[in-house]
Amino acid sequence: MGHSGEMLKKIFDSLLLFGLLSFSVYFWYQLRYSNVTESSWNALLSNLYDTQSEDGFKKSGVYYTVIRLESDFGKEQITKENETTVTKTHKTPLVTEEFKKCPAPSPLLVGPLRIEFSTPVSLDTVSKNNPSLQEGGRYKPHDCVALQKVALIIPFRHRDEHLKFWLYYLHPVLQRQQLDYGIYVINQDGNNTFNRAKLMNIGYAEALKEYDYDCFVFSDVDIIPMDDRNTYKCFSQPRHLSVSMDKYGFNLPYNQYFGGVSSLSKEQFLKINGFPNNYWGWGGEDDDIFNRVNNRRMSISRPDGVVGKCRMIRHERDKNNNDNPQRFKRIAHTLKTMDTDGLNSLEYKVVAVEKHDLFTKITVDVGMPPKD
Ligand SMILES: [Mn+2]
Repeated sequence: MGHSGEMLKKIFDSLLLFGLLSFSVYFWYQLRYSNVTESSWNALLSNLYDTQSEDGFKKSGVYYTVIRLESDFGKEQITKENETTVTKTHKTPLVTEEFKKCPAPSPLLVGPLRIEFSTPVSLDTVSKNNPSLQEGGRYKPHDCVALQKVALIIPFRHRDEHLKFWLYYLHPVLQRQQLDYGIYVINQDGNNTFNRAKLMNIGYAEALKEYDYDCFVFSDVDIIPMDDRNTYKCFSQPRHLSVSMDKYGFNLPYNQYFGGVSSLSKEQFLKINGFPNNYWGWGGEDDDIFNRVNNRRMSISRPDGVVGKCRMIRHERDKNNNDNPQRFKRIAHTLKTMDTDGLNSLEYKVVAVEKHDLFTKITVDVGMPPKD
């Protein structure tokens, strides 16, 4: 049976060889077949996309383009996916930050400021220094939502030189304080006796006609803060801001002093029926306001003596702003008068509203002191 065994092995070997050979032939044919397919695909593409030209470079160009398009599409998807990921981890927080409240205290504050009045400034310079302002001296931070909407009210008459310094120094400070703010210069028309507190009431009323302010800072035109950490905003209690004036040796002239610069929220202002309208001439109205705050069981909030430092521009007493001789008598009766004299009895006429780059100027007729 050895012979038949050897025969079988030979047959088996030849079968194996044949199998391998036919597999190789098949494999080679497959390779060739696929090459044919590729070139006919090429030809088809060139017909579809490049019918005008038959030159090989363009053909391969078309082919390349298609491949690139495909890979670009892939890339686009990848990029899009990456962008989505990027949006999730980076862009989305930025977008929400635009609607996020500004941090308190503002990270832009620098602290003590150099304030001097020896070189006059021009409104043009101030405009150039503050390109982000909107008409009427309005501003709001663009990368966060301001914590407060603040109307700055300046009682005014014939103090253009002081106003320039005020705008020059205050606009950059208020922007660094990241406030949503507007400047209202309330100009008393004519030459009758000056009425500071009534002008401030008018400022409150007129500013609210323009915008939904929630805080009111009342500032004399000649007082400049020496530290931007003295934020011109409102606090849980009415705020006295000009607590450490050079004029008073960087001290309070007396403990109850509420003059110069102060801030009241809309709520606090309404609680005291605004300011008195019947203080004509210099003095007393700030003490009446202090009494109103006190009578409504609110206290005065103040910055410390370092942050609260400020300078007053030296000047002569204005014409038609003589000492008010009635002031001592009036201050003694605030509790009796404050409910009937104030915001609820305010009468005036608007003479003109001017929208300047750096401020809104509202000229008003406040009337005359009653003759008694
Ligand atoms: Mn003054």
